Amino acid sequence: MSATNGFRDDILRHLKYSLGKDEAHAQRTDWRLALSFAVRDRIVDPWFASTRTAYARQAKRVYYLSMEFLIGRLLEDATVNLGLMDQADAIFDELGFDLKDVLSDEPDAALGNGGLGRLAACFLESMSTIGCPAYGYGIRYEHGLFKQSFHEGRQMEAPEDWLNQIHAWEFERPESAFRIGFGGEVRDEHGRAVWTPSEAVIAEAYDTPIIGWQGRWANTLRLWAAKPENMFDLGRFNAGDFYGAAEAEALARTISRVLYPDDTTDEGKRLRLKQEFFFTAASLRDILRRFKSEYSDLNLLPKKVAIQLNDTHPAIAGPELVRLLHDEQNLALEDAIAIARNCLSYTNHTLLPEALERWSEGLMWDLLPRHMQLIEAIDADHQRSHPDRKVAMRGDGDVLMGPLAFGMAHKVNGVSALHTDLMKKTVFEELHRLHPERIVNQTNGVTPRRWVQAANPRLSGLITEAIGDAWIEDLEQLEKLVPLADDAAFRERFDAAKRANKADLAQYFSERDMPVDPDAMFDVQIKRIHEYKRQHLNILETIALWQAIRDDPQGDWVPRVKIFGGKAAPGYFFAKEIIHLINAVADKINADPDTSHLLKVAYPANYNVTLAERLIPAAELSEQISTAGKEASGTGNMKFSLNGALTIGTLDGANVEIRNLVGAENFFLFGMDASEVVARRAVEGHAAQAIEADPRLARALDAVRSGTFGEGFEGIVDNVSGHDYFLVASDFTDFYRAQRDVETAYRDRDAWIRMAVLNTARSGWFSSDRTIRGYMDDIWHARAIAAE
Ligand code: 26Y
Repeated sequence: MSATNGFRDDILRHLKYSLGKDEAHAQRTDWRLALSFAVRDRIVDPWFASTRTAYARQAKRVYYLSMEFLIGRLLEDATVNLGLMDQADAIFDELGFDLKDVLSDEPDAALGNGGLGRLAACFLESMSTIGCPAYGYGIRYEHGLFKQSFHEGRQMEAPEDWLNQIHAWEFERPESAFRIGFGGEVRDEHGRAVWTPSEAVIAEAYDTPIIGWQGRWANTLRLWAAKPENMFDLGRFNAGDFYGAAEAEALARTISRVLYPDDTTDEGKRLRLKQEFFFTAASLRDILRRFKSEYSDLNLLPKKVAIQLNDTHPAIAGPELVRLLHDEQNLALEDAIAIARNCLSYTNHTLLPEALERWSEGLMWDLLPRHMQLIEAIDADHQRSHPDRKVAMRGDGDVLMGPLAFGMAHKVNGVSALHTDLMKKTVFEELHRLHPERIVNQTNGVTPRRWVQAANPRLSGLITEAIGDAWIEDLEQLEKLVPLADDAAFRERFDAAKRANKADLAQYFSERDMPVDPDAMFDVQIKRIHEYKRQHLNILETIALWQAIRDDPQGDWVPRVKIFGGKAAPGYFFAKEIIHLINAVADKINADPDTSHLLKVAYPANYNVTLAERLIPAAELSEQISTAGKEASGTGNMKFSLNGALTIGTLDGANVEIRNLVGAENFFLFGMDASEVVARRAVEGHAAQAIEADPRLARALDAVRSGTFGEGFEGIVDNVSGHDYFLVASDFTDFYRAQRDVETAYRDRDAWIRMAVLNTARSGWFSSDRTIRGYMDDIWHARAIAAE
């Protein structure tokens, strides 16, 4: 009782004095906010202590620049990391509320699209847990990723509005604001370039503290909001032009209005380039201001400042830092370039040609004329040192952001071993030859605090009982579970945890009109909808399985629930067709009285971080079935394996490393590898051949074409049986075979659980703590410190 008293008092005090609510009338949201403020109070002291210590030690700081931070809900994370979960549980029990219910009231902050944004969020948490002095820098989007719903099976998009309510975690910093200009002209004044922008907005900082495990250290996520220079045109208002009076404000705010809902297709929009420059320029000015408050010698910059570019989205940081150092701080151009390069490093997250950013030189001259001059100078400088080079930083009238980021970084990293290897052999082949030391690998990871400890309390409780709780910050200790895979009592408890998670999920589905059998195998594919991720391969296999069951309803089938989750970019037509097909197949087969006890498809709408936290602990089979060579890493694959799901997957991204660690015998491999994919594509008529050779595939495609699931799916059938760039047809037969192997394995429940335990036990390497330590050692040369 006494242990919870102070905390309880704080919650009640915030309810009354911060929110102005009477206990008798408080709603769930009021309680959630009161709890958030009470938890936040407990973050502030460690946060200040961390900042003070970093100054006192003159520590090197890491700056993580990212267009996306897919942080999800923050309250549970913070409560878990501060060790306050049990107290909060007890307090709300007494107050007559279910803590889970209170926690689930928080909106899911979706300031990102998918893997790249979620990785940034895991990294922030790991940097705080480790005690690496760091800032995340990004954009405070008013609207995050759109909300998805289904209408007649098709994706509908509605704006997301997380800021429509009190946001408990951020602190507005009106005193930390910078003027960011665009356009205008560059004049030469006594040999110095002077850029006079034609328009400008104000970038204002909002800080969110990110607390690490056990509250020992906290870093800051600083997000920039765009505000107008002059709020309001009183003259126009007084003249009766009420809309016109507010125009400048609306235009300025547009910059941080909405997250681009793109995943790997470059829309080439002027506003996006403005967003990129806006947050990059504000962040660099903030970084230089902080540096100059401590040091006067700019040559020290690379010793004290490491700036990581999360993909090319902030790649304008190269020219902008050169501009600040050369034009504004008067360093020689060569020195400015060298210093900037020694501060900057770049992570590549994709090799898909359509996702590699490029901006037309015309647009660049128009919006960023001084930067365009500097890009020419940087490019020429590179050309001088490598006269025989073929790849430039510009091509076909565009600025190529990949080569620019590469050229301005001292290290460039891939996100899995395979992806790093392919970077060297494909997109960056020549640059790698010119700079063989530059490309390094840092395989992605995920934070175990959120993805195991918080999301899967049953499993984490069991693990902690078995091996103590040190695994939470030293995940490779999960290895200690290996011998327990052979312990029948432990297996039984592991199984019980999984079954209880499945029962929870089945309950959740049934409350949403999707009744499923909790004893069926839960087979899950959750990620953005994209051709290369091949959700259509999965749904074609589902159709073939359904047809096989219908042929032999009395056969010895393993009941299965096929679970899908994911959004398509609103402009990505084919991905939206795939969504429509999955929903159409679900409608048909879920209603089939002969098979629905054996096979169901569940596709809950609006997949997000919160839904992932619910699905992953309940999953038994993890679908990682991308065309080999296309998925840079994947991070969902790691979360599943850690939570005791087995993977069916191709040799792509980090699947390769997962399989090596958990053991080939505990992983269902299928399909062509990356080099076979390239060879297969060169075979004339590869899709037709594959269909001809596999009657199951032919029959499944026929069903789709002939309207079994409704009209309008010719596009998918034509694609798979025609051009089939992602080789769905060619990988189908082996995928179907591997799925049957999965069923054989699943029938031996005990053996399956043993494999599941081994997946958890051997996945500890996929902690983002390990990844961050890799960046600190090999790229940032930064050291962890303890707050004093
Ligand atoms: C250019 C712009 C429209 C754009 C916006 C977002 C381009 C790409 C993206 C997002 C890319 C992304 O999320 N990539 C994923 O990064 C993960 C973290 O490294 C990888 O695990 C995953 O394989 C990769 O697809």
